[in-house]
Amino acid sequence: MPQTVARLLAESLEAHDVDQIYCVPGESYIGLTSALIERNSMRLVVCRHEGGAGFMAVADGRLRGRAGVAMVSRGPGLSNAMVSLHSAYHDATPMVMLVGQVERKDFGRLALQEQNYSRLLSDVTKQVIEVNEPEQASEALARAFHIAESGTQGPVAVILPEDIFDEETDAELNPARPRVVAGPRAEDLDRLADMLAKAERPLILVGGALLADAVLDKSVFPDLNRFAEEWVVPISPTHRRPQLFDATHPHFGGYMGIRVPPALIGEMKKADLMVALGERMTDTVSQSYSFPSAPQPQLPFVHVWPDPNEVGRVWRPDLGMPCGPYEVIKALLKRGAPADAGKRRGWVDGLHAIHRKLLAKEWEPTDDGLNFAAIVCEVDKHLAPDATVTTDAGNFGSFVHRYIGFRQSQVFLSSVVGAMGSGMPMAVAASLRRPGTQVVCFIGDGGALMMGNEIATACQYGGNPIMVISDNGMYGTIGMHSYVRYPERPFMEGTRLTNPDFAAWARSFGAEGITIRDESEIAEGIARAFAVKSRPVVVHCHTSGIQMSAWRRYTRTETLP
Ligand SMILES: Cc1ncc(C[n+]2csc(CCOP(=O)(O)OP(=O)(O)O)c2C)c(N)n1
Repeated sequence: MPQTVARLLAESLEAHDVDQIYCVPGESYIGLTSALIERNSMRLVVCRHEGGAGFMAVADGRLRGRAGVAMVSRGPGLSNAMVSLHSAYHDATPMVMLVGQVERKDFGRLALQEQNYSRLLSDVTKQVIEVNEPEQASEALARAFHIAESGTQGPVAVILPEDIFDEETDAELNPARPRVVAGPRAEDLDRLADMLAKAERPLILVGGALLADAVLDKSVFPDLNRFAEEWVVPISPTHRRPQLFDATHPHFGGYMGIRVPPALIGEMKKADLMVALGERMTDTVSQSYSFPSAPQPQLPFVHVWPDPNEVGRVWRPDLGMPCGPYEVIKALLKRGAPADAGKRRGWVDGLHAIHRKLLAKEWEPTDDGLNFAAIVCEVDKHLAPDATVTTDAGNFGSFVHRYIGFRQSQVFLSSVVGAMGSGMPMAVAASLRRPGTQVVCFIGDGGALMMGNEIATACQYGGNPIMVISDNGMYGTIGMHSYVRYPERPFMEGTRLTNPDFAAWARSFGAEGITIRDESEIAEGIARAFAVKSRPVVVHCHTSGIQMSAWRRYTRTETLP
């Protein structure tokens, strides 16, 4: 029976298990909106900024292991959403973005808000699919989900002209395509097992593709732990993937984040083998292409990533395995550890000891505002085993990574590529997706006013994230870089911010607002925040400008206000 393209698309979204779509409405896709409302099978979350809607879809993609879906209008709407596409593309996060387009008869005339999406989005999406034939609408959607979720996962944009929705079509619904996962080749596995058996000081990095596996399969974490213990190897989660391994597990070999502290990286560099399991590898993980050095690693390097285009793209691995990382772990477990794996006990213990020392909850007070370390450590005391933590981009995040010992049962969400504005929308999405659990967003005063207005979306849909703002009165990260690179030049004016009373700002949305100015107010303030539960909370923390990160202080304090 013929039906409209809009109805067919709504059915197709359902067939892909979509139950929630983040959007900012637009006239260019109103036909699809009304079909979705008529069908009433999925929640439309109406957001305040397309970047916010996009980041919520990114978070949804990570939380469910399926592409999250955002729907935005043409031109200005899509332009606002681009930051989330950029982030999802770099972070290899599955996402489908539905984008309205001008009517087909007007293509190429520079009609109102017309853009050429194939050109515009070519470097921020895996693919742009323009749907100009009603018969192909459902097939296009199935293709979009498949591309977003397979190989190197990422965002796909589906472009839908305004006049296509009410057209009728006989086309059948195109069901979801099966998930495809490549396994390791037997000879590669032999080599890996041999390299691992011979290594005395191996480093095992675990990254985003393994996390994606873990969301879909509950046995990933137990098997990863068993692999660490039986093969006696240290496990290092990579940049912004800290929950891949329990921080207190004796095989935690140190967090391979951005700028690993000297004590740890010095020891890590004694490794005689590096295996990247499900980590694409970037400059952040590799300490600016120095470990492993690019393009020729200074130590034997094995790269496991589910896409042959990535394995060997920047680094020349000794062994490249373009397959699913969990497939490799399962295969190694089946094979069994070498009899003398215990020879690596000292190496594992040594790395772990350095990591535990770095994790110690020690900090010095500051007299120009709170040391954010004190806030983060207090929050950590309240975090439940199933809590979600999100961070925006900025130096305040270094305290989170230094002082919170994440667990595999917790969820951590952030823009791996470091897009400001991501933290709060991700927290809103987590709060809607995981009702009844704690969700905490750490954010700077810069990020808070970039996309923090999505707190309105949380209020509207019953989310209750806690937004912990580090207000140091500046874009601190940039101030720090400026100070480090050009110490003789003034820098404050280029980074200084005049802020609102964030607690009053929160209350104006209907959220709870709490202010913390002094260390003596921390315990009570944070306890109050966790007690609220029924609505979002903002904790406005007046933090130090001198303590610029968890690892650095200014020494030339005379340039600060
Ligand atoms: C969308 C976006 N714009 C700009 C930047 C560059 N940037 C990185 S961190 C930062 C400052 C963040 O300031 P704030 O949120 O106050 O946190 P702080 O660094 O002070 O802790 C800026 C501007 C970015 N990463 N993303």
